[in-house]
Amino acid sequence: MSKLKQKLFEKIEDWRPRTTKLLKEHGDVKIGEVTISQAIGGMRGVKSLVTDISYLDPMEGIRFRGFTIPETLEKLPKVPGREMPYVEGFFYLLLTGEIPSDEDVKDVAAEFNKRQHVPQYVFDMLRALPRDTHPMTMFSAAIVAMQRESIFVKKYNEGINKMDYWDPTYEDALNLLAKLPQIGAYIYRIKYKGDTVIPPDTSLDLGGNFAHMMGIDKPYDDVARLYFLLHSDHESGNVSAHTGHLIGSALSDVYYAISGMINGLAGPLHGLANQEVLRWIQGVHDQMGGKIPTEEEMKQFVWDTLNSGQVIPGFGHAVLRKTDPRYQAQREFCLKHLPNDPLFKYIDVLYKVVPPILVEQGKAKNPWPNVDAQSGVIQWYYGITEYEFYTVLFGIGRALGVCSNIIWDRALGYPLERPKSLTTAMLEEIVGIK
Ligand code: CMX
Repeated sequence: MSKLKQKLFEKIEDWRPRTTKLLKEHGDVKIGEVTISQAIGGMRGVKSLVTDISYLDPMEGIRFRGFTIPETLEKLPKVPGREMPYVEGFFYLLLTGEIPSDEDVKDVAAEFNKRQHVPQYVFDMLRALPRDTHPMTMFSAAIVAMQRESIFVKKYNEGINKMDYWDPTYEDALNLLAKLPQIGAYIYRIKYKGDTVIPPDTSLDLGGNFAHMMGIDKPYDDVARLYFLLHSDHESGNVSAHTGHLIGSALSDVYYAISGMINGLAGPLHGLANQEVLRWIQGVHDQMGGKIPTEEEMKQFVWDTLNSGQVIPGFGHAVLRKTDPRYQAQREFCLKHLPNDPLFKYIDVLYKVVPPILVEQGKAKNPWPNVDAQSGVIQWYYGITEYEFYTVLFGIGRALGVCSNIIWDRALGYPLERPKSLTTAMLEEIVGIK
């Protein structure tokens, strides 16, 4: 058994009695109530999911296993000579709750390395798709195509004990995670780089190998590490994480669950917002004939978008009530590496202009920028101007968190998710409408 799996096994054994005790002795304790506006309005604030991988405080932002983003970046082992930590070490943290040693990181890196071979039929299938297929569709299709590889399905069909479900789920998760960077880079290269695919270099860490396969020089390896880490998890209620959990709860394997969560991430109100930010800015840019707009001109574009009934992509959030620390982390990277980039300047103008307008409009509960406002700037700067691709990068990162959650869901025996629905007539009856 690998060191990571052994450590996880010990953690699971320790954790199970806590969940069992809560259920058996305190199962009737109420943790919240549901209003009609929550039932109709997308369940905002309804406390009905449990995860220990990350927690999102509306004012503070995300903590991964109790650590803020700056703490996570500071504490995790770094790739020698680079600014950012190993993605492999970060995955160890998500899965076990502990900061890994250098030795632990090496162990996870070796695990990923030995599992990264992508079956040829995945590449053949991607090639058979029309080249103008959206990269997220290609990514989702590639993942679900590999479902035949599922070890969980094999073990389930052999009659594995429920208490052991986490084990083949872990195997599926590692097998899949190890392949995602190569699949992402492959989609990028066949779609946008004249079909010139760059084979993996197994001597590199996950982030370094991804940059290599994308064909982009340093410090893009650090961009990849930072990006995958920042996008990994945002507690359980967001569309992608929740979709992964929901599909997994039916004991569908990790391939089904991650392909499904990618489809949720592909919506413009969720992960696709990173592409939408660039599309919107490009519209502004074209209308301005390439000139950077003044604050006054930018305000007009923002109002025009709002008045035409569209949202300003990259702003607002269902839970956060302040500037997203994931936005801040990327902003700091930009200040250090690309302070004079024209697109960065655009985004900076938006940061000044949009929040007061959203406040004045009086609809959005959170006028501040989210993770997607800043992420395209960095990608664009390093040559990825094909913004349709950005959400694939989000997806590679998000898979780290969703897989960690599904492994723990299985370890703790979380059952099939099945909330109850009511009819409109029932709600009317409850409030006394005849
Ligand atoms: N621009 C314009 N209007 C906005 C807005 C924005 N950026 N953010 C919220 N609003 C509007 C909502 O559309 C809603 O309008 P209606 O009352 O007409 O339906 C109203 O303000 C209230 O919404 P809210 O409670 O503040 O926000 P929600 O929890 O409903 O939605 C989100 C959250 C992210 C979908 C929304 O802020 C939005 O559409 N933002 C733009 C898209 C985006 O950046 N999404 C990425 C989020 C991060 C991620 O998941 O990747």
